[in-house]
Amino acid sequence: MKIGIVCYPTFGGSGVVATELGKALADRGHQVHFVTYNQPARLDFFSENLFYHEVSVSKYPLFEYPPYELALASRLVDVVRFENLDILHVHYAIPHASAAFMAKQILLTYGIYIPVVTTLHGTDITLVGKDRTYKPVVTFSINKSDGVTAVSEHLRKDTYEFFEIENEIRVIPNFVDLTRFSLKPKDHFKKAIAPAGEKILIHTSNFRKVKRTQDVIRIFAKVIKKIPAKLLMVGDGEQRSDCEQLCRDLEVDDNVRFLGKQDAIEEILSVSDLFLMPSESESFGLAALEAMACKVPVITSNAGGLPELNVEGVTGFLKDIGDVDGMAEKAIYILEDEARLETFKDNALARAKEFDLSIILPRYESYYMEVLEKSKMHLI
Ligand code: GMT
Repeated sequence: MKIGIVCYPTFGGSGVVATELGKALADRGHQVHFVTYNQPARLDFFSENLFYHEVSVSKYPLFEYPPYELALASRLVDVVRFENLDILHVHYAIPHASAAFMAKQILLTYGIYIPVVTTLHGTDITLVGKDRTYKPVVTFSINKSDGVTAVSEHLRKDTYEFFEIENEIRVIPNFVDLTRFSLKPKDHFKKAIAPAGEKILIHTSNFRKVKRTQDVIRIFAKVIKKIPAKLLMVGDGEQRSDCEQLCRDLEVDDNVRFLGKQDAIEEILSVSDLFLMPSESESFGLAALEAMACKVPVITSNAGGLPELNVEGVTGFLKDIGDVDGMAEKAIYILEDEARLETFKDNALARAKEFDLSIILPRYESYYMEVLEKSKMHLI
């Protein structure tokens, strides 16, 4: 198949899923064309089946808001026509699904029907999408997609609840490539971070409000009272400086390291003992899955799709949003007993294997086939 992928080219979960999916599809022999405004973060190598088409937006002085959506739609028309694409897969509804709809209408004037699959990732529905600024467009473009997927059962339900959706939404969960995300021997690194054998807790995110990063610091401040420990904060974003200040206020700053954005996240996860994700909202929790693949158990909130990933008392624990005491108590419970910690680590990996790329990728491929088959009637 010749597949066009539209995504945000950043470190965010939806961009990571889109890029990893495209790479894996290319490995399976499909031709994959990424269409976005920057080279996607994890697309930094050459493959004969991978193509990148940049969307550039004219900076004409009249435009207070440069019209990215129009530039994207125009680029899609071009790429579909001249690369003979079979299908477009857009990740994150805003503004990708509506740009794809516009491209689809324009392509019809050339006698081309391009089926569009939209994957909903989370905040495009739960936060931004249901805001009335965007709601009518999001509803329309979901209903006009030839196929719609959501990354968890919870997100599927939310979408039906918040929008008037006539389309069937298929759940295809996030995945992890276990050949990349696995426990790596990084003992020297572990020694450098925790020279006295302290336990290592970790959080990775884009430090947006929805991640409740300050809860991470508060949980850690409670854990360290009982267990010698270090905390690694990976990523960057609006909440970072508040978190740094909170570390000073709680006098844990000597034991917390802010590492900023990191590429080789699997190496940092490999030295970690426990992952913290106290999010306010989380459609799936890809970062937690990546941690589990590296044998790291997880303490999460019970928001959104997290209960579909984290198994209570098996791979970690789930607590209500904001229940810092409960999360700290469970973190201590896992970390205080070496044998118990090992069991949780094994369980985390076993669960992550259920979301291996090799299992989830064929679900996307067969969904594309199904959508293509259905859209054949538009060609008659
Ligand atoms: O979580 C983020 O901040 C990034 C965001 C995105 O859209 O890039 O992630 C969302 O999509 C991921 C991949 O499908 C999911 O694993 C995350 O749970 C989801 N984030 C939220 O729902 C907050």
